[in-house]
Amino acid sequence: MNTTNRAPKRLRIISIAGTLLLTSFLAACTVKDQASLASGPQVRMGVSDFIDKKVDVPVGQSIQVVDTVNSPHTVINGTWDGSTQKPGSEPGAPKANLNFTGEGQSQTIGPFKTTGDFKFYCTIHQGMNLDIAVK
Ligand SMILES: [Cu+2]
Repeated sequence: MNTTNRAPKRLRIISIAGTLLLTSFLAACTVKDQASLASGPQVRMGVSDFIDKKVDVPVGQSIQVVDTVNSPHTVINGTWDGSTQKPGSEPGAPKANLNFTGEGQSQTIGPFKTTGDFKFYCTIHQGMNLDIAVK
């Protein structure tokens, strides 16, 4: 009688302990993801150009693109080659199609999941190129 009572109790304790372990493990993962997202580098834009034109990004992180003045920008994958727009994205590049209308606006590109060089540009301002080096 004693043995039949003890066995289910032990099982219950083991399953509770397992649930607690799993819960704390998942909580730790969630916190880590939020931390890496929040700490992504910032890319500032001025009146008609990027203020930060070449930015290094650790693999797995995103960038925060910030409009620092009251100027519109449309940022997509590709580059200006002289006065010609060359849209297009490198293999593994996160897609960007960001529209900014004024000061203080901030949007995210990423996460950058592979190392390499990735180019973005503003379709409104000729020569407004951004080079992202993911390391
Ligand atoms: Cu622009």
